[in-house]
Amino acid sequence: MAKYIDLRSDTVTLPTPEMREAMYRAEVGDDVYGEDPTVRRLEEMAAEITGKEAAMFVTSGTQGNQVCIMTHTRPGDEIILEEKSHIFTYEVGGIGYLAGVQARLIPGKRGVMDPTDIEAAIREDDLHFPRTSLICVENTHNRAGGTVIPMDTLEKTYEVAKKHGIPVHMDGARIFNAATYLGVPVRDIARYADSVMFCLSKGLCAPVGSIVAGSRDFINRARKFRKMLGGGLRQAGFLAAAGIVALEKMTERLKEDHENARLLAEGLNSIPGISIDMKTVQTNIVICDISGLGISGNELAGRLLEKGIKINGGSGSLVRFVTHYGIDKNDVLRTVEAVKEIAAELN
Ligand code: TLP
Repeated sequence: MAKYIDLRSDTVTLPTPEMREAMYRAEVGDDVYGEDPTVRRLEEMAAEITGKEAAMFVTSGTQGNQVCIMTHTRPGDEIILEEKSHIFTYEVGGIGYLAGVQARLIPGKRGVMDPTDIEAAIREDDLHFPRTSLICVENTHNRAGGTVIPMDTLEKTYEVAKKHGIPVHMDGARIFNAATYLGVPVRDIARYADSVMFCLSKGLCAPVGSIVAGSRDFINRARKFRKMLGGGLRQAGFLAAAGIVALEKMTERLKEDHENARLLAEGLNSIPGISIDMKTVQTNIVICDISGLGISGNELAGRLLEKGIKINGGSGSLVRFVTHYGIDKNDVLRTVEAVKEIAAELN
């Protein structure tokens, strides 16, 4: 069977042969007793990379974000989020259900909130108001098209947060893509957040898992919430072993994904009926507006599937393509051709 070109997400990446080998050989123990040496090693590496005192392996990005929010806040608080953030959009309303907090949404420009808007949204000390207890930023921003928060904005956001004594959490699911784009080490980005979550299982190709990093005290408290959510794993070293390979071997190649995304975006943007804000094409995500084609995202996805290409459609006119380890330049060119054919059929 011919392979599909799967552009739905970088989450579809499969573990590399080296990861499978490392998983097979992993030295393991019961991590709930703190006795899994491979998990320990991964956590130490992650702390070092993010420049934080401590780190913790979690089952998923969603679990990592939710555990951080639970650790930073108290029920009844309010947290500041970008209006299209993953935490608000795709985490099943977890902030209300699990942390018991409400969202104060700020519209971002290409996913980036203006620090002035953040400051204006922080609640005054008033009997009637909830306490603003957390600011969340997303870097790179998924729904904005993989956009990166400029360093000076990040710094200003952190200054505002510190001025008001409020912690910053970074949903850095794709922080390595941000670091690649900016040409800086991950720790230079993570220093403007009190807690950071990043995923091993997206562009870095590990099969399962994410990392939460922060101060030692924060991570100790977060361990309780991870346990509460069922994230206390036993011989998790089998998973952590792949995560170690992800950190050691898979970060340098992300630039290829970015080049492929740009090639894809340029090709798609040249097709009548499709428009892309090329300023958003910074990393490995391409969001296109297909309203000029006169079909929905789901219809386009259906037609592409017939040509052996998978994308995430949706009922609206915005569709997402994500490049990753399993996509090469030829796949990109074939995808552009396929969309061209569909556009021509529709005309
Ligand atoms: N994003 C997934 C879907 O949930 C939409 C994807 O295919 O992009 N933060 C950000 C910014 C994310 O993009 C994601 C996953 C997560 C958190 C959650 O990670 P997981 O899927 O590991 O829970």
